[in-house]
Parts: sequence; C-alpha cells; structure tokens
Amino acid sequence: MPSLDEKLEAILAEVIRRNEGEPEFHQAVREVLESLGRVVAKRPDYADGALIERICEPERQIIFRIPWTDDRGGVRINRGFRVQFNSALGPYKGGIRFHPSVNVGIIKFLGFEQTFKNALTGMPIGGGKGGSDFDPKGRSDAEIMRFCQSFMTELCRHLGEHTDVPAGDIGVGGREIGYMFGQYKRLTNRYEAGVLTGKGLSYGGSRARKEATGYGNTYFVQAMLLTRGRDFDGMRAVVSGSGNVAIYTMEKIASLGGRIMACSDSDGYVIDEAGIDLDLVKEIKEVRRERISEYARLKGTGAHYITGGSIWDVPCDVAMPSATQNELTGRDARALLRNGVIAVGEGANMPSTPEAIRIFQEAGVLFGPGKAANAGGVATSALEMQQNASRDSWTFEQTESRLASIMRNIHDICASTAEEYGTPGDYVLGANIAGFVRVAEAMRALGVI
Ligand code: NDP
Ligand code: 2IT
Repeated sequence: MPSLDEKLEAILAEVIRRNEGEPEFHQAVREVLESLGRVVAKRPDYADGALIERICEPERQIIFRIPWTDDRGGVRINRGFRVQFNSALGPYKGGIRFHPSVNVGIIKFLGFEQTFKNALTGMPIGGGKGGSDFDPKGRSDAEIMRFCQSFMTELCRHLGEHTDVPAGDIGVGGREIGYMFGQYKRLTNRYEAGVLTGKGLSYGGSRARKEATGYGNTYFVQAMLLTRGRDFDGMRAVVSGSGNVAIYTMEKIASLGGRIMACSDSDGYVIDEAGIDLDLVKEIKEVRRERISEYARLKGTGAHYITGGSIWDVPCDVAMPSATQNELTGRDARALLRNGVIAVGEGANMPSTPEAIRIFQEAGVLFGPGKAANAGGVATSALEMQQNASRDSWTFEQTESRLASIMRNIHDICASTAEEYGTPGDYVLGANIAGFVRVAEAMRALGVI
C-alpha cells in the first residue's frame, strides 16, 4: 500500500499526464493536494471512491468557435471556453475572462480554484469558469457588442439559472454582461435574471456587486490584521492592476485610513506621493478606458509613471495583488519583505507564485490566498441570484453588511481549520482544507457521479 502522501503524489502525476501543457492548472492542483495530506491522514474515507481524482476532473469542458465581424467588415475568429468544473454544491458559478492569454489550461485552473472558493462562501454554488482569447483592447463598443452576442449565441445552450451562471472577470465588466444578457434573453425568449450576475442595476443587478471583490479582500485582510491587534489606519498599501478588483480595493482601504502608494496595468505602474487619486483612476479606467500612464500625465506634480519594472519594489505595509496569475514572484516577495510588508491579500486568482507564498509564510507575513480573500465577488453574485429568485432588490448597506459578515466567516473558518490541523496562521492550508471538506461531503452524499 502506498502511503497517503505517495497516493496524492500519484494523483498529481496523473493529472499532469492527462492535462499536458497546462502549467497553471497543474500549479493550482498541486497547491490543493499539498494541503490534503493532513486531512486524508485524519479522514482516510475522503480518499475513497476516487473522490480526489473526481474533484480534479472537470464535469464538462466546452470549446467553441466564435465568429464575429470587425468594424471594417472583416470576419474574425476567436475560441470560446466554458469549463463546468463541479456542481456538487449548486449550479456551476464563475466568471468569464476575455484576454489573449486565455486557453483551456487557464480556464481549468480558474474553474478548479472557483470550486473551493465557492464552497468557502457557504452559499449553494458549484464551480465553473469561461472565457475567450479575444482581446478587447482597442475594440470599439460596436465590436465588443457583436463579439459578446456571438459568444452568447453558442454559450446560451449550456447556461440557466439552475445550470450554470457566469459573471465577469478580466476584460468582462458591466458593459459586456449587459450585451451577453441581452443576447441570452433574445435567444431564449426568457427574462431569466438569475442566469448571469454582475448585471447593471437597471436590469436586475445587485448593489455592491461591482465593489464586492475589492471590498471583500480588504475585509479579509482587516480580519487578518486584527489577529495581531493591527488595522488599516495609517498603513501604506500597494495594489497591482487598475481594473474592477484593484479600484474597489483601493477605495475600501482608503476609507479605512490606509494610503494607496501605487497601482498598475500591464504596461507599467504609477506612484503618487500624495496617495493615488481614485477619482482620477476611475475616470481613466472606467470612463475613458485608457492606460494608467495617463494618470501621471493628467496629475502632474508628485505622480510618476514607470514603464515595465515591478510594482512590488514600491515600499508598503500591505500588498494587494489584483491583476493576474503569477504576477508576484519570489524575487518580488523578497523585495516586499526587505521593505517591511506585514500582510498580503490576493485579490487576483493565484497571483503569487509558489516560491513567493513560501517566502511570505516562512517570514511570518499574514498571507490571504485568493480562494479565500477574493471570494467576496462570487459571494455577492450569489446574493444577486437570491435577489433575482425572490424578485427583490436590497439596499447597498444591507448587501454590503452581508458581504462583510461572509468575509469574516471565511476568515474564521480558514483560521480555525488551520489551527485544527496544527498549523495556526496558515490560511492557505485552512482555505484548501475547509473548501475541500465542504465539496467532498456533498460529493460523497451524491454517490459516484
Ligand atoms: P479587469 O479586467 O477589470 O482588470 C484587470 C487588471 O489587471 C487591469 O489593470 C489589467 O491591465 C491587469 N492585467 C490583466 N492581465 C494582466 C497581465 N497578464 N499582466 C499584467 N497585468 C494584467 O479584471 P478584474 O479586476 O475583474 O480581475 C483582476 C483579477 O481578479 C483577476 O485575476 C480575476 O480573475 C480576479 N478576480 C476577479 C473577480 C471579479 O469579481 N471581477 C472576483 C475574484 C477574482 P491591462 O488593462 O493592461 O490588461
Ligand atoms: O474569480 C471570481 O471569483 C470571479 N471572477 C467572480 C465570479 C462570479 O461568479 O461572481
């Protein structure tokens, strides 16, 4: 009989063999399996019935052609994906990403992470993820609309409020969700509000959904800081990215008395000695849809733009990576440590490399992994589904207070699980085990399916 760790290693080797050329998926699976040794030692029955092997295999993977017409009349082709990973806890739930780097391995890693994240929220949602290698940069509004309509023309047959409920992610915000919902409604002749979340407030969206991921990550880090008797007041924060998650992370941190030193996009980063002016970032990114380099040009004195480079070289107390996977490397973690970082909250999905996580944990930095820290977005999506199902619409305060209490619960279950398994303060282990146990319990009850 192989030892349990050998058994988990064999499962990982098989995942790698059967999913060749998908390094991000291997990375996400490896991290979870590394946490499961302890749980399986305590509860060997969780390894029965090939349960762990089944958790690593998506229930369904859909890949399709997306033809669309650009403004000059040229016909373009992109590839669309939806990976319906696990529906033990509820309908598949997870965002749609439009970015040229999207491939099936990226969507699988995101769908795998989403399954455990959604379980941690305690809401009845399974895990899924989708997207396309379409690059929205530089595309007109009309091109974005035609692309979204073509994407939904194929995807609609796989969705439904009780089947699969997408939302936004990189490159997909309120505008894209509106076009997709419009096309779904037209094709199905159903006003099925709960089929997509992140909708606009004029047609069934939830208040606080737009803010939820960034606010939620801030609440999670606030809870971690509290375990050491600290709070955000007077803290210097660096937030990578300048999209949906980054903007509302900066907003909540600033409201708690923190000072935002820098933010970025994929071309470079800006530092503002006076603290980042959030209204200006919103104007550049949400209204004009321009590059963050514009910030320094429009702001003038005190603001600097650095092309390329690493935003993690900017000294800070709290780092909130909120752009994309593997954006924070071992080298970056060492730079942050030298500059005295005390907490890291992952707004993005898998933004820290395994080496970076190890460095933070060995140094005793409070580290909130994405599947716990950024779960506020999908949790508020589930609140949007609740509002849609009951044809209700809650106030901002009501919705945000639900979000805040969900984030406190996620923090507490990660902390108590880490303690139960003998590694207090290890939120990675706590999140992986607590999420796994919820999915595993439901899967066992449902039989071999
Ligand atoms: P947005 O498209 O609104 O913003 C993405 C930001 O990240 C942009 O500033 C973008 O810069 C930057 N970025 C994207 N790709 C890269 C890259 N390859 N290298 C460097 N920078 C990059 O997306 P979101 O804010 O919604 O998503 C950000 C992260 O948060 C993602 O990892 C997403 O999966 C995760 N997330 C999102 C949730 C949500 O509710 N939206 C919920 C939970 C997690 P540029 O414009 O130059 O591309
Ligand atoms: O990664 C994520 O959790 C999201 N992009 C949000 C998913 C959702 O369904 O709200």
